[in-house]
Amino acid sequence: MPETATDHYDPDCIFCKILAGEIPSDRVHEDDEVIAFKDLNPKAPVHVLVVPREHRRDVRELAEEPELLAHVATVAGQIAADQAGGDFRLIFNTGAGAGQSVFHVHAHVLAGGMLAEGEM
Ligand code: DGP
Repeated sequence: MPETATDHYDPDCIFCKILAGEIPSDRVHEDDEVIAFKDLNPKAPVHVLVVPREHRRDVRELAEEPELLAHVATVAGQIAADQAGGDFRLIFNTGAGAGQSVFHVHAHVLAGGMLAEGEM
């Protein structure tokens, strides 16, 4: 396990690898609890993923830690304020049937332009 990883590092998880610095990412924020980086396939002018450092599968698990969930929302708001004037959409795809493809919980922050219904 890399020194930079947390106790919850999952070697099969792409976001754990990004967190550990094994895969590069365009980071826009980091603190003790979360990092945020630009989505590889942006669906809006600002499309950032806010990712807790510790591996949690989805927002249902994250909801067991309300302070961390609130921190994710706070960081999302700061990013939208810094990069897009303040308004934003916050999306947690939860489960494969809802489009979740990376099973390390992440919040999509979408801002800087409206999206058509069903586009995300
Ligand atoms: P979801 O479908 O909700 O699980 O979203 C996963 C997002 O992660 C998707 O929009 C693309 C993004 N993504 C996947 N792999 C990488 C990567 O290696 N780097 C970055 N920056 N984003 C990634």
